[in-house]
Amino acid sequence: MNARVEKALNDQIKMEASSSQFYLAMASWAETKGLNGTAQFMYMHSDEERFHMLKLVKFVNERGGTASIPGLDNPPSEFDSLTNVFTLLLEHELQVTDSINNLVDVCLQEKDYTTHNFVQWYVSEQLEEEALARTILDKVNMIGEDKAGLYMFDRDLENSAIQGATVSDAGGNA
Ligand code: OFO
Repeated sequence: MNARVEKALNDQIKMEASSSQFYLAMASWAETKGLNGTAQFMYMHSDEERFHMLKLVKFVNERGGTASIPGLDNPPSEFDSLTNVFTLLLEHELQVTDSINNLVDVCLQEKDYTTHNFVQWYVSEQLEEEALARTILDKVNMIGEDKAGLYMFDRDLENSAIQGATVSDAGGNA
């Protein structure tokens, strides 16, 4: 495997691993605050990021490269508010998008069209993840400090997490 492509893929493995840990920290924080819907949503999101990481690990190894499993810095364990959580989520997803764009660039520069083709799955996944993060942040910003609104928001997230889990259990969601 081309060394630059391998390095960019391994950087992406680290990015996905850090997303998974970051969202796991958010899930755990939300659970301790009684925000069960947010917790479920974040636990599920953390699992998805782990899946994104594993898919890359397997691809690198199957293509003759060596996947590097990263050590990670501790994610934060405290968050100021739901607005803070979802602002950080969107900021993080924007960084992930940059990293995927870099990976696409490297594939094209090195004329590795097979990896480029593989990475397209991540390009469309990122579009969806960014859009979802923006929609949720807009909602949280609109609700502000309104307690009833936050309660409803958390319950809606719980329902969407349950629906997401059902779809994914049925094999309908990567
Ligand atoms: Fe892996 O898509 Fe978010 O980070």
